[in-house]
Amino acid sequence: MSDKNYGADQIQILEGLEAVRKRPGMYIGSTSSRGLHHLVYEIVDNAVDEALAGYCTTIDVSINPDNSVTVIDDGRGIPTEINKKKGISSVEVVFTILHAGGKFGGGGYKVSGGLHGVGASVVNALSEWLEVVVERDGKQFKQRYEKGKPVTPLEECGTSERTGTTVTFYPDREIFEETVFDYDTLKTRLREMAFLTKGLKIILRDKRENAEGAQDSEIIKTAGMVKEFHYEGGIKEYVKYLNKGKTPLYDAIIYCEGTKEGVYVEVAMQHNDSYNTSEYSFVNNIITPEGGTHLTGFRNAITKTFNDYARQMKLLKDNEENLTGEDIREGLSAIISIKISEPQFEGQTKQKLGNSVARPAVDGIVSEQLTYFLEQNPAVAKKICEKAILAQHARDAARKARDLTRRKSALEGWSLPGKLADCSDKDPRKCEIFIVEGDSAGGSAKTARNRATQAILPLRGKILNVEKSRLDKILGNAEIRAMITAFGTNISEEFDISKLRYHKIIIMTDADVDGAHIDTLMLTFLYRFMPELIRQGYVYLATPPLYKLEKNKQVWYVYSDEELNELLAKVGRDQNNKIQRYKGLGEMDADQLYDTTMDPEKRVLKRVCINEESNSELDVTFTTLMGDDVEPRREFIEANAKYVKNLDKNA
Ligand code: 1YM
Repeated sequence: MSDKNYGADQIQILEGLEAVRKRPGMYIGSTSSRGLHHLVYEIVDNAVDEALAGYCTTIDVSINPDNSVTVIDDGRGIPTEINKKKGISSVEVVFTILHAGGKFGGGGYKVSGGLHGVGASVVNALSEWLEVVVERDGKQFKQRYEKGKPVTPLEECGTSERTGTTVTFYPDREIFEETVFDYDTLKTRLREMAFLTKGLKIILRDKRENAEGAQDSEIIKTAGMVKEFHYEGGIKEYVKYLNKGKTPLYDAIIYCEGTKEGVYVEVAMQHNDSYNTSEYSFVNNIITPEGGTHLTGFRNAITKTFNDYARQMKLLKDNEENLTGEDIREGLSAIISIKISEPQFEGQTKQKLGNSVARPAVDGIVSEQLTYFLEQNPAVAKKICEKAILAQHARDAARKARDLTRRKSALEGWSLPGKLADCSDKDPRKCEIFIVEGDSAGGSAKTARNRATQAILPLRGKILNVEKSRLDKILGNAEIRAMITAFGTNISEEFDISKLRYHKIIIMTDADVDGAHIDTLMLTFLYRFMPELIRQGYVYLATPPLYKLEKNKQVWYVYSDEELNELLAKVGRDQNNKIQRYKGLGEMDADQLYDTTMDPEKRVLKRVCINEESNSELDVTFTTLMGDDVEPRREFIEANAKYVKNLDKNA
């Protein structure tokens, strides 16, 4: 570049990219694996925008053998001519100027937009190298950048029949803690994007061989490691996917779509015969885990519309109370997706939509179209109302049951469950509770524990599967009531984290299939009724040892088969090695249990966490594991067996 060209603009560009490299977290959230994957989403977002503009039908994403990523679209191709204001090509503008792509081309708004819609220049700044190929006007153009800076000009390099943009980048190892892309993570997000953009085909390929991260947890038809997502029905198919493995209450997917006050609104929903609600809201293709004005508008609309209908059809009598939103949403799977220019995000994690215009827009469109749907489909309308009325009755019964427990506790002071061996310290930060499988292990744990800070709650047998039960039955279950009172937080709407009595809730089960099943039942209960406990990191799984190895009076506890092999290689596979395989917690005496699994100084705890970005996937997983259908569960277990290390081979 000649000195003449190296003007104020260029200096600004370099400063901009330098700012991104200095504080990557500000632009992509973090430099962990999560931030790494955001690089892909940022590039894909630009291609999705081109699809939304009506020019691109297919997006092809590849993880290459060298762990770079290539994204190809068949849109118009990024414009190549010189941008008059900046004196460089539009391609170079897109890849080197921060916040470019915000409102390009005038007119419409950029609707998708990754984390903050900051786009291609951020990816470029955080890549060791990035190459862009544009096919446009019968020609092919190419440019290469390193750490954000152009190292070649945009060159014409051939002819081309097609049009489109191809971007390949290699994440900068100086910036990212983790540079291995995870196939499953990309798969989840790309599937979501395809659901949210009807008609768009997104292909994901993993071209690595046996790489870490190159695994697919599903076995649904994969040709090698290629997956295609293409949903002509868009979010209607998303709702079908959410209801996979559940029994729908009716065949139709209720669908509303329209634009009001500049807000494009799309809603799809269907009830199933379960008692859970799976509601996911999106703004400009980004999930809003905390909801916001769009979700409020949706909830208002369905509550009002169903109550009006039920009254009008005399399904609700004059002397009966209105259905609550909760009653109507029982068993509902719904996607609420809106597109809005300049979305404002609020709340601690900036995941809650604040634009007040979204509420009346969603409310208006859903009220109007849902009313029409109910009039046209009286049989469906009746089914939904009847289910909601049943839920209303169950809610009354549950309230009575809860009132009863509350009254009891008011009478008996803090009546903790009889089986609980509580700790003496009252500072929740220091306290932990072990939920222990079986009375015998519970007994050992009670003997061994540190009485000041460790509480023990033994569970008899398996806890109730909350996925298959209604609230009144769940609250009637002794094991579940024991946990609720022991934790102190109450559940659902009445959940209050400030009342939590232990900052570590540790699930301690045998290292076998039954133990794994109890873990899953426990986690299902916590996820459905006290998800905040998991979100805030209070829930743990204990890891009891699988083996005890003794040699010359020395003792080792071993937690996996690999570890056992490593240890045997080290100490030698001699005759006099004594290897004991623990079949269950109950086989250890109190001291052994404390030493291996409970002692805060030595034990290994696994913290349970929720990945908010793939929450709908998790929802489907719980249904698959705990719901009615056997076939999807069998498929899931077969597909995931390879991830489970300690399955009891004798079981
Ligand atoms: C694999 C990544 O970036 N595709 C892409 C980007 C653009 C266009 C087409 C495009 C946009 C417009 C006109 C317009 C972008 N262009 C710009 C800018 N794929 C990928 N495909 N023509 C082509 O918005 O008017 C920014 S993004 F600013 F140069 F127009």
